[in-house]
Amino acid sequence: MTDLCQPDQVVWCDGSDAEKDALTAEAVEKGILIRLNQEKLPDCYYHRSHPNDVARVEQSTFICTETQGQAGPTNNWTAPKEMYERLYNLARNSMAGRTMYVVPYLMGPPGSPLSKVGVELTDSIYVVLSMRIMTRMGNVAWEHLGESDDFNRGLHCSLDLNPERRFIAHFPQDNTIISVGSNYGGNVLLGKKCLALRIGSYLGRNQGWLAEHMLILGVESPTGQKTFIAAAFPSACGKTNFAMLVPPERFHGWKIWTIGDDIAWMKPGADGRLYAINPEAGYFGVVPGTNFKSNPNAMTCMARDTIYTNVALTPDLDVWWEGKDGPPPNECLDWQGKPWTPASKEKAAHPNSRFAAPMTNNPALAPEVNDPEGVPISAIIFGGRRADTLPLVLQAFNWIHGVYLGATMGSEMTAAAAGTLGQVRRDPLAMLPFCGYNMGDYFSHWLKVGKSLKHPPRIFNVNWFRKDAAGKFLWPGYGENMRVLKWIVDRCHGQAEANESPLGWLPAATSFDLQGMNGFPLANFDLAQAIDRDEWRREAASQDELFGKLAGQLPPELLFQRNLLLSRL
Ligand code: GTP
Ligand code: SPV
Ligand code: MN
Repeated sequence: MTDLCQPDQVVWCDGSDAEKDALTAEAVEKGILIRLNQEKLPDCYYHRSHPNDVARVEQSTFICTETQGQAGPTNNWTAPKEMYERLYNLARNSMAGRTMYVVPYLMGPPGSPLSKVGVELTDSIYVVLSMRIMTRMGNVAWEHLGESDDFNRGLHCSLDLNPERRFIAHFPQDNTIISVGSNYGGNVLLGKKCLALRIGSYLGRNQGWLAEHMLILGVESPTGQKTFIAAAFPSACGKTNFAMLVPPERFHGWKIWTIGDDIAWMKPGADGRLYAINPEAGYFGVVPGTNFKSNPNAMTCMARDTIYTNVALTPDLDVWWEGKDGPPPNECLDWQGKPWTPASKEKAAHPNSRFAAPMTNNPALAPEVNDPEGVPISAIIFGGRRADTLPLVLQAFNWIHGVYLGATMGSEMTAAAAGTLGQVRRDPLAMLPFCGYNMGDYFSHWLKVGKSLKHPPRIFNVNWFRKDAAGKFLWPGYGENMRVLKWIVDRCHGQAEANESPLGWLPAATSFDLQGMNGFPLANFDLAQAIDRDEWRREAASQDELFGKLAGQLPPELLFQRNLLLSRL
């Protein structure tokens, strides 16, 4: 790769504090990072990405398998030979005058049979410093690798950030990733979406495990019983918030522990249960809307040791964003560095502005996060962002029905990816942008894993985002989601009643706790749970588009499930 990219020098990163200090100083000197007010925000830095490079780019993301059928109709595909040639041509000499950093990193706890090693070659200091937060970077990776050559090969070349020359290409059969022309989050922190999900899902299918776009949390009851839950919501639909939930007053004595906020690797254990690890070591979280009321733990995470990207910068080198506690600053610089005042029409922070903070800053970090065996999962939750149709919570009748609920998830598009905001699209298991192989085969893999489990997790569907006729959220969300979680935990332990509906099991009035919700009109709960049969007939019909696309590879079980739904309706 040095012959190809021709860097002026090569630096092997060891992950040490001294190295971090030196790279940070260099980044500040070069204007890549701005040192924030160290009294208010110790060890925090500020970064602006190029205005055309602020989110994942799905149209430039490719799965390069031998045949197009292996990548399937939901992925962009180019033959590996052709893509290697195109990207090597772009990478050729692209690091002349620059430094190539060799970043060894470990995804998952040291010593875990589920953990994987990657090596990312990059010419971006921002990437190195972010990888140091998001992964276990440095010698720990070489130690895990030992004499093996089983590691992911990653190459990242910033180029000139021209979107025409931006490609995020995956070669699952070679365990290789090449990303060029971007310097933004999910496009370039190769351990995250590229390795942990796209390559990971491909490896998982071949090796009998699951790589999922899921948070993992532990619910501890007042008696000390711990129940672990994984939940898949599409990008910017509430995973970080749910993973760090602080229970309301009513749930005194209950405690939520975070294992992970974005990615789960899960494998059947010898006892017939499904075990999960979080492969990451940090959070790359959405900033706007985060405050001490909505997510106090995230606020604590990003109070130190954090890299902020594309938020607003105040004159005293503090950060600001829409939805932060307190009044807006009288003046500041917006995410593009332009002067901003409260009278400005544009947003000060980009809607997809992010913080990168180490998980060890999280006051609710679960002690099990470093357990090499992972945690046993009792429930899996699928959730979408839907203004209508989908109730607040329901439980699947069984695993196959649950996979059908996941496979047919619809969600409004968010700022996490370049595209049309607000448009509802099918985002199966929140993996549409992240499944590294044929989506139909992915559904089959889920059915197969379920069959292999003696004690499969119960499966649930949630929707925090249903709205009333005036366009207001029916459910207050955030900490109050504890009420939904409590019902789910109770169901897992056979302690809550449910009523059968055409869609699945719904909470019985007696089993769902609505007490102590100050100012919440109880009728809103019924509206949030309402099932409109006509809406659901339309919903089932609109699943044709995805099912038709996957035709040859779609497991028949899912078609049967849809027919059963229609007959129940
Ligand atoms: P990615 O990092 O892109 O994968 O996103 P995520 O799934 O972790 O989403 P996150 O928790 O960052 O939330 C995204 C947006 O949804 C933020 O603007 C939140 O304020 C909002 N949000 C989160 N939870 C709730 C909720 O319960 N109700 C409502 N109405 N909004 C929520
Ligand atoms: C997402 O888009 O789902 C994210 C942010 O978690 S990124 O890392 O950019 O993919
Ligand atoms: Mn995500």
